[in-house]
Amino acid sequence: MYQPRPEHKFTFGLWTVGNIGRDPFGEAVRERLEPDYVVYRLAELGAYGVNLHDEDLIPRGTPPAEREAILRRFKKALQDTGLKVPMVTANLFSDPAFKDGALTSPDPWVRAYALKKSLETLDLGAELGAQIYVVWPGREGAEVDATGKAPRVWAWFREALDFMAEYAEEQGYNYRFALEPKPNEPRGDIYLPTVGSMLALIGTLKHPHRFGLNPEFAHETMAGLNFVHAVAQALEMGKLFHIDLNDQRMSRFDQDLRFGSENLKAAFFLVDLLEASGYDGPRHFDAHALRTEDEAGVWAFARGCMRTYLILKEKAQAFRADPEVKALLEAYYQADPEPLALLGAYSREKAQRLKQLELPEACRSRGYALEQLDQLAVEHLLGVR
Ligand code: GCO
Ligand code: MN
Ligand code: MN
Ligand code: MN
Repeated sequence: MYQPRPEHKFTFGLWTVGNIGRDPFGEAVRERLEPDYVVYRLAELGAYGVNLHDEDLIPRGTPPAEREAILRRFKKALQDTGLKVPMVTANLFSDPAFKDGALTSPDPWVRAYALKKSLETLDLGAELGAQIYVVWPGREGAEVDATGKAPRVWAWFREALDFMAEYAEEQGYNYRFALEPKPNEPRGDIYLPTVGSMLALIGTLKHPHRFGLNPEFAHETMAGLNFVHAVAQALEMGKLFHIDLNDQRMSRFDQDLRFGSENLKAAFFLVDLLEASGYDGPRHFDAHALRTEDEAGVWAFARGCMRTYLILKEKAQAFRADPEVKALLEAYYQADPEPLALLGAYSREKAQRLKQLELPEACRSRGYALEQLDQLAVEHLLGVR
């Protein structure tokens, strides 16, 4: 039961299970795991794929011969296991050069270098078969507004994204670009803090159809927003290209907790939404084991993410199939043809009839039965129905 299999499309980043537990106050607590070793272990656990930053696989400054050896070993592991690399992304945050931004650094040398690194990562991903390219503008932010940078960064960021898309097109790569918002950390404030701000930016790009979202549970939660609603909006706009699943307590540092470990109810409704939506992309866990853990804890963490997802999927299906839930929902969505005929596309005639409309008094006194409905969800989650 709840055994993950490749068709569930669960993926992990090399940087997630490979997280060595450093934090701003403490040193590493675990050894680095070799990328090919991670591939074999994830395959054993039933994952579909592994994602990476350029530097997770090939550390900065690796000499060419060594680079080839790393790639050979990694590709062999992929071939042996059938694991895929659905997504790649450039690390535009670790290098000290990026301390005041990468694609939006005030220094054009740094902007050019960040773009070069992005193009090389597009090449690397294409070599590994990736079709999703994530852009996480983690350093594209500020602590100081005296620079007057805030009005300028949009043009720089937009130009860089347009450049990447046109490069990919010209190379014949088949990428979809997934933009990942986050409100803060590592910068005091990141310029593209929410799903809404990313969606708005996409409409201003030269090739908007190439761009969508990579929303992360923890990031909207850090901002105090409702992740389920954010994902629903991205889905409705056809812009859910990838998703970062994890967990987080509000108003805290970026915790990247095991999926479902904190906001179980939100995780339940998220799985409910995703599974009903027809989204068929990777279910990527961008999370890591607690700093208290050794390697055994890392694999327990990875198993836990996938197992919780599968349990919630079953619970969500049972909830939707529950006759009491169905009856409540039928009453909830009123389908009276009279008002429905007044809604939808504008017409002069409808507008005239709307002005005659008298709201039935029952609309003011009606109850929506949400206490019953929500309690049913809770009881499904608690396993008593
Ligand atoms: C974070 C982010 C990152 C990005 C990843 C992709 O924890 O703030 O989620 O993990 O997803 O670096 O670039
Ligand atoms: Mn995160
Ligand atoms: Mn993420
Ligand atoms: Mn992360």
